Amino acid sequence: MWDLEISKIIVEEFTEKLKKSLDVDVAIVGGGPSALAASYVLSKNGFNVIIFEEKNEPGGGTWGGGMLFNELVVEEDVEWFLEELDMKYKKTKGFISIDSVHFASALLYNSTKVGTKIFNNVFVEDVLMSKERINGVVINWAPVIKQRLHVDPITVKAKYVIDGTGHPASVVNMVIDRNLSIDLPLGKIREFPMNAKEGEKFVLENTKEIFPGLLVMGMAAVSVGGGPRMGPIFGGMLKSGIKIANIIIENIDVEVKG
Ligand code: 48F
Repeated sequence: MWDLEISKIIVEEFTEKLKKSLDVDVAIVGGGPSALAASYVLSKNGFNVIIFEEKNEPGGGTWGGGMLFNELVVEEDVEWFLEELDMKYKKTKGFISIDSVHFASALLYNSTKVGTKIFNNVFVEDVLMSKERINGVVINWAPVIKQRLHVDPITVKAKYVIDGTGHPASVVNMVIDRNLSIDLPLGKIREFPMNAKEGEKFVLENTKEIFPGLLVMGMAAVSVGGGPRMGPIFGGMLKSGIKIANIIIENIDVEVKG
């Protein structure tokens, strides 16, 4: 009977995928543009990478462009990355303009094509920790959280966890709530008003490991560092994701060599 076979395939394949994702190299929280860029670079370099996204549609703030005008802007120095992902774009007035739906789709397609597993509708509600190091995340179905159902979560082990949750920097907040010391330059998580040029620099400078095993990128790095937001310019998000991927690649090399 077709219907039964279809259901069996879905359940078996999903279970297999989830089982392989319970012990990974890198767990990324949030499926925005920085996460998709980071996961693309890491997966392409042979890392086992998963993304947990609480919404049904991963892509974060990319889809709507600026004020629902579904175009977004990046700087010319990320053209090589757009080319690598085979994106269509237009150079104009010293910038690059891209259809935001195309941008989101290309990131999602390329990241998953090189092996990243994206679990949508999954909310990261806590971190796993031992010996003063973050070693993974605690997950639950997002609808369970939204409906406030009394259902316990499960745990995923990861060598590195990246906070890619955007403005709220949710993972860093969870760690702070646990009274673990994190170096916040302003003493609290805080963003400043829009300043695209400064913000684009700031996001890169603040993309880093901020607690053993926990790294921040994208707008989460801006919130944690206390910098200006930058709206619908997305070059910094791509560069931040690529930078964090390279930090992890270099760290793992050091560990292997050492
Ligand atoms: O905000 P978001 O797109 O992250 P980003 O990569 O990019 C920021 C830009 O979109 C834009 C900008 C560009 O200049 O300013 O804002 O920093 O995506 C973050 C994703 O994380 C998800 C959330 O639904 C969103 O899709 N998210 C947040 N908290 C959790 C989460 C959580 N606890 N568990 C799972 N997903």
